[in-house]
Amino acid sequence: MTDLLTPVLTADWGTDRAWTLAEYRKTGGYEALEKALKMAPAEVVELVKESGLRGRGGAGFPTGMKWGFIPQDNPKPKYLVVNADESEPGTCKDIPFMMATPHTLIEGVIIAAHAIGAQQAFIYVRGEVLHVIRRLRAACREAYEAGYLGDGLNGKGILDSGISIDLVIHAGAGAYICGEETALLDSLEGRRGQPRLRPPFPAVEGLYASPTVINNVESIASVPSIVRGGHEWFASMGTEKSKGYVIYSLSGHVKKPGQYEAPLGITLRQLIDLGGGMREGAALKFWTPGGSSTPLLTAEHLDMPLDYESVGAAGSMLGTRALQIFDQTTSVVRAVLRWTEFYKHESCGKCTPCREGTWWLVQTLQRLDAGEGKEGDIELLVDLCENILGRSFCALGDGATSPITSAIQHFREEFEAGMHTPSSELFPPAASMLF
Ligand code: L3W
Ligand code: SF4
Repeated sequence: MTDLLTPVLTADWGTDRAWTLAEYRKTGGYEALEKALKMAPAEVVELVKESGLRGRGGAGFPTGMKWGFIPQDNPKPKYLVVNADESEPGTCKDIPFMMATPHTLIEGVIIAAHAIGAQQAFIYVRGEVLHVIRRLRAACREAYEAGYLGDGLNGKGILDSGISIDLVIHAGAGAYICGEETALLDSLEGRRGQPRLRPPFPAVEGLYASPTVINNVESIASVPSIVRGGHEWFASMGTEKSKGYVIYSLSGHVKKPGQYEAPLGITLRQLIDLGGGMREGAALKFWTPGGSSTPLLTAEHLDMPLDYESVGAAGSMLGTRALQIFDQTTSVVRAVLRWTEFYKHESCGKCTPCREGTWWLVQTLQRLDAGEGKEGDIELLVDLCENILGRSFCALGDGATSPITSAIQHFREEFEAGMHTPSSELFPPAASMLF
């Protein structure tokens, strides 16, 4: 099975002190930057377009196309912002990646900033992960001292290219909503993080009302390997429309949860095998393809390719590839309640359907979890979801409905049981280590 793995971003995770500049240079670190700085910005954009790289933060938007939206005739400064606010339940790839090899991300930042003509870049990191913030800041200092950032070593630009780029590592304050790109921008500007109306998209009017590219950590970190290996190499992995390798976060009732780097298009069955198989006595009941904001799938989808198109055709979303695996001992009602409590807590309160709706969803789910559901509660849940979906200001509201409607679709009988029997009786907590 291990021949399925394509360790690129995770290749040095086992190396001692892989986070230092000295170790990074031993494996060809910053050689891609040297190559990229000799290319015209438009050539770098074209290379990334041809590789087929799609955004790794959840939506899968083509990265090169996004870079190409930056209006180069606009006299305003251009900005590059890396979204390192990883908070989607089940997603655990960017944080270990930044801890293990922060220089890969910094090298990607400099190449991407060169490609879009930005002289200022930011990495917006989730506030709770102080250890990651410290590590990124230490790596950033090393990069400045080595002349990879700022004006270079002798004031002639980075590697004498005449190009200067500054990087700020910015710590958020622990709000899930700040992973939404426009709320992130508000937060970076010093305001309370709440989503902005789009359009205008950030590429046209983003940070300080200037053209801004916002990309996920993994998207930017993939860029040095594309510059080194070429677009054909990258596009030779994956499927026709979902190219390259990705980091899958595998968690739950498997023997070896963790991060697995493999091409897009492998199946959940293959990933579970990579993770040592299901735990003793465990059978797959349901799973999320891309964190809790993506509709649940079941064992019926074990052999579906994990690419944007196939998961979409099955009625879900590949999202962040956060595969949370649940076995037959898990109460779907309790699992969905936990997620909904999270969305209620994290709702920024800007729009009524999400602010009020998530509160009502939690009340109703709590009744069903306690075995005290009322006649019509399932219909009420569906009705609330219908009134949130498509009527919320941002994707948080929509995402909050995904686990509920899909769980009712696949496991309606468990919600019906919630009219008279508590989840804890049907699924005794001791039997399940997760919920
Ligand atoms: C210029 C246009 N730019 C789209 C850009 C847009 C953005 C990107 C994708 O949500 C999903 C969400 C979560 N001109 C453009 C344009 N763009 N049209 O392309 O945009 P969009 O709206 O498709 O998605 P999004 O707002 O970025 C992301 C899902 O991901 N998700 C959440 C993950 C959470 C994390 C985390 O914790 N770090 O990633 C999980 O599945 O539900 O649907 O840049 O500006 N015409
Ligand atoms: Fe805020 Fe929720 Fe509305 Fe998004 S959907 S703007 S998180 S209240």
